[in-house]
Amino acid sequence: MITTKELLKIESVKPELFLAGSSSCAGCPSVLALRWALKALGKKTVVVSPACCANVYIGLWPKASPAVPYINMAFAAGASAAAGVVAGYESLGKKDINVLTWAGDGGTVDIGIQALSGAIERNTNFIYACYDNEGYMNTGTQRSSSTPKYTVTTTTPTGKHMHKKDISQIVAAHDIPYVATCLATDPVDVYNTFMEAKAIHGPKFIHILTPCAPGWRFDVANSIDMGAMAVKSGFFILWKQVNGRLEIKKKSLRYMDKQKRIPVGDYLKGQGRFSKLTKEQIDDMQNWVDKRCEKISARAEYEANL
Ligand SMILES: Cc1ncc(C[n+]2csc(CCOP(=O)(O)OP(=O)(O)O)c2C)c(N)n1
Repeated sequence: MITTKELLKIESVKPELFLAGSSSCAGCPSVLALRWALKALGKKTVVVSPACCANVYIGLWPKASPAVPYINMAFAAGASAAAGVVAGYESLGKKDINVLTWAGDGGTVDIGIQALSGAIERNTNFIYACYDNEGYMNTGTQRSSSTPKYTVTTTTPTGKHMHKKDISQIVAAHDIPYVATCLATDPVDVYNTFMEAKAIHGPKFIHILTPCAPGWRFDVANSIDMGAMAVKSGFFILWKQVNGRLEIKKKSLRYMDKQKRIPVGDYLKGQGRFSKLTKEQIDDMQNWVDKRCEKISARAEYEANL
């Protein structure tokens, strides 16, 4: 595990694999996370992205930002295409290539879930990273099953009726060697998580909460704070499950105590997509957060004693 100071040193020493001039929205945390993921994985990496913002923000050849091979793939096929790349390299006897699927929540939690489930069940040696901006942002902010309850999107103009689907727990139930959550707005967390995943053989899944200023409707200058508040409110819990044992990351641990958490309403109210929340709806969200924190804490405690 490295610290912020060490990360700053690595910044200039490790090769830059996501070059300047990306065509993302200004300050997009998904780009920040991909840049640090590639710093961790290194040059011998192939990326596969199903239809999502990333296909756009990598830019056009010959001026594209990734300095590694990058395959743009059909919406449903992020994991299956990566599994094909892995099989190809294995048949050539090449064992030192990292294959990374870099996908949005729509391409993961909705349309890509069966390809993902199949690839990890077949024990594919790859990393699947879902940068979760909680909606179909590339096509103009439609809801996905990872969009939180009550969110106003173009397809839920009066607010979504269902809670966010818990993709990382669904993947964790496949009992693969490594599942982790991290924050796109925290490069240290991103770097450490990808370094850890890289060292493990088999399927790895990383769920990255990715605040999206235009889609969530907040000032882009607040992106880092927005990510931090998601954790401080317990809305997003940082944890990892290594070889079947779930552990809450240090950065989330203190917020498992309800007294230490900030009210989830403080986090939600900073986002235009929640501007019409009623008191009852905020209470419902608080209840959802409290129950999830309790459930995950209880699991971590139980598994620590196994
Ligand atoms: C089968 C299919 N349906 C719809 C589309 C149009 N489409 C392209 S990207 C996208 C949204 C992707 O959302 P998400 O995976 O969350 O990534 P984000 O755009 O948020 O980065 C959609 C609906 C498509 N390319 N293929």
